[in-house]
Amino acid sequence: MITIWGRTNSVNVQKVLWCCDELVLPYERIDAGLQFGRNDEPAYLAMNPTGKIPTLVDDDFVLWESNSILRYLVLNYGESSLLYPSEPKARASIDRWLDWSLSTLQPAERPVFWALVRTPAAARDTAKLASDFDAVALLWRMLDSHLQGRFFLEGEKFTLADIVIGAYAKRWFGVEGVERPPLPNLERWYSRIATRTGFKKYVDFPLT
Ligand SMILES: N[C@@H](CCC(=O)N[C@@H](CS)C(=O)NCC(=O)O)C(=O)O
Repeated sequence: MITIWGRTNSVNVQKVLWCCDELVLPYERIDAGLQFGRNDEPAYLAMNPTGKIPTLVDDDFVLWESNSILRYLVLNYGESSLLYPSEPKARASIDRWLDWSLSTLQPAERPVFWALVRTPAAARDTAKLASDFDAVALLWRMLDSHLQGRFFLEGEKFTLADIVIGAYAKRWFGVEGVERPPLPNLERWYSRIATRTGFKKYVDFPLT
């Protein structure tokens, strides 16, 4: 039985839940992180020494790092799934988005999300927010260009890349109080992935 530790308003947990939905994989979930705590307890740290969420437990196998969890789920439970094809170039092209999301996109989008969603308006540093927003807008603009002529991030097929970037995209399109530049390719792609059941079930909620 698969157990996923982590609260449902964490983008990194949402990716994992969405992937389980794509693979029609049953699991149980235990709330942890922020207001739920638990991720600083010794038992949790013994599973995941980073103290972050999500953590996956699959019988006697424990894994942390959301994108590693996604790869594991498909490799172990979705062998013929197109989410993460085995052909090296196709797989590497997906991997680069997964790596880029954690190395570049998340560090850029996090301050904007926290300022607009998790910081009271009166306590916001508006100058910093404006420059943080411009920085992340550049990344979404790059994605908009990449998506020109593409149905999904890696062409015709929906993959792990769409799950990962799609979960962050909710935090671009879902925040209020900023003026987003028009990014038509990105918007078309977003409306396409928003039809996935896993997105509707696990990502498409007011941001908290
Ligand atoms: N690179 C890690 C990042 C994990 C991470 O930063 N998780 C956040 C939630 S998105 C967290 O644990 N925050 C502390 C908390 O919720 O208490 C991953 O992708 O799993």
